[in-house]
Amino acid sequence: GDSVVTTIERVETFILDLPTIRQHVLAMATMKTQSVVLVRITASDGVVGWGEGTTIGGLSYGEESVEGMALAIDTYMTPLLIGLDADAVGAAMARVGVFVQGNNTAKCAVETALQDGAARRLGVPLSSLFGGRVRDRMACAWTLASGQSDLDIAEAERLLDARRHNIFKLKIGKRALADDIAHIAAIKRALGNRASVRVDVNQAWSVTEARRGLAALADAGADLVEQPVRRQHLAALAQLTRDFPIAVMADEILRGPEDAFRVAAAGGADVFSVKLSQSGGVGPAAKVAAIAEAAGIGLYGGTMIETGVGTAAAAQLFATVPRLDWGTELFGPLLFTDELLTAPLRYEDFTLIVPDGPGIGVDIDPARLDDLRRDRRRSVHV
Ligand code: MUC
Ligand code: MG
Repeated sequence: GDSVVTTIERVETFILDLPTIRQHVLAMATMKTQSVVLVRITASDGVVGWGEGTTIGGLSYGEESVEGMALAIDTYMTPLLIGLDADAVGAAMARVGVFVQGNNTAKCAVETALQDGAARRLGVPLSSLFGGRVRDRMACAWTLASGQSDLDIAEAERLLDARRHNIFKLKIGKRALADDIAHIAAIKRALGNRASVRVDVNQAWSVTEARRGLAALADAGADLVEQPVRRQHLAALAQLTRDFPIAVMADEILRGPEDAFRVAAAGGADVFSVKLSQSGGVGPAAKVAAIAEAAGIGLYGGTMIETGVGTAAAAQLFATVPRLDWGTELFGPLLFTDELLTAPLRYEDFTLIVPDGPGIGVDIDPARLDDLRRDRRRSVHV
């Protein structure tokens, strides 16, 4: 009859390896391939939802790897999920939370797949389950990380000409401070007021380096610095936020709503980079955003360089937050040589267009999925 509950029938994981269009040099890793976990959840009514769990550089960015995430999902989460109400996403994730600590990125993949399925069942975009949209496009930064200033400047000029990006995030912290500052100053000099230049240190600086670095970054014309010190050093992050005019953004320190509250209460940042992966899914990321909003902290839609699946899910959420003053960096799919979706996400006029189909609003091309699956490849390259 009508009251029969739709249940979770099947949970599948896929590890994909996606070559990047150029090397991507970060403080802790140089990427030539991005590896991701996709989760496909099939419900008893046949509706399928997709989610993504992605990290950067194996275990160099965080404590989860794609291999570990697939194992955590297959071995520990899937048995908890089978037979549960497919529409009761909060209840399902609460059950997972009782038996699985941490593992936020793996939880994100599962939670997103459940949210996608629930929204598809209703025939609405996922943004409709989070209060509806206040925008249908959003500013989208690009990361310049070729490792060379001249190549980065040429890349930025091309992207400005194409009207694709006018916000550039520079990855620093690998070289000596003076070299990094010279690199940033050269890029800002070349781009002038045509672009916002921001930097991500990925926790690489000591507090002493950060003090010198933030002063020099402000002088060089950078607008924002992301996670200059280690995630454990909240007091230092708060001190830097107070002491320097440049905006300080929290990234690695934020792993869900409890961290968001702790950082907000300590005055630990001017801006939050909200990431679905680090937060544990779309719902937890919405709570992180709500805490920022209540605390008067600026919002930025962060990425872990996801495929179109995780990117679209993030766009659905960031379409609903009233103020997104710092835009987003949802460029992930543009860094890959291969397209996974049947129709690529659209980037126009310096913005990402929020897809408006049901659920996350994008669909995976099954042939491309097969091509990119690690278990279907002859050689593994990580
Ligand atoms: C990070 O730390 O923010 C996002 C963009 C990018 O290039 O790297 C990331 C991860
Ligand atoms: Mg970052």
